[in-house]
Amino acid sequence: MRHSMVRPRSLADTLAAQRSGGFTLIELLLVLVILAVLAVVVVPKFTGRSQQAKVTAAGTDISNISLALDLFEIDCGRYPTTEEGLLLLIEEPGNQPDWKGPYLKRNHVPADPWKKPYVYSVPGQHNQRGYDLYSYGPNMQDGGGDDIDNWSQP
Ligand SMILES: [Ca+2]
Repeated sequence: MRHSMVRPRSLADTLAAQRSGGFTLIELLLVLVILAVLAVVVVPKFTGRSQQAKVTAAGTDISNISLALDLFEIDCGRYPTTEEGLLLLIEEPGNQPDWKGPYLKRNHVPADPWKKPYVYSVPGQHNQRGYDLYSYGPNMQDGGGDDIDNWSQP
């Protein structure tokens, strides 16, 4: 009688045996690679999104402050001077009996989303009949192509 051959283990059996021993090195490496790819692809996307949210918030602030400045102008017949600044929207000046402020919500002049003050000047270089109001933008410096202002078209 011939000696019966040992039946070769099927591929499924082999894989099952490997599984029962936990993750293989290859599998662990694969997981690490996937995590690394996610970190590279997804994280900057979220960062970019929060940056965009800040730019939008700065634009909203500028709209709100502009509205307050226009209300101030209606009441007082002029805009605050550059020296007086935006503080005049919340602090009653001694020489302005028609002041009906505060003109800003929560009696507070907001800083931009990068914690820098909004820049106000009157008459504006760009809005010569009104005022210039802008944020330095993400680079927190004057210029650089990322300023958010009240004279550029969005
Ligand atoms: Ca800038």
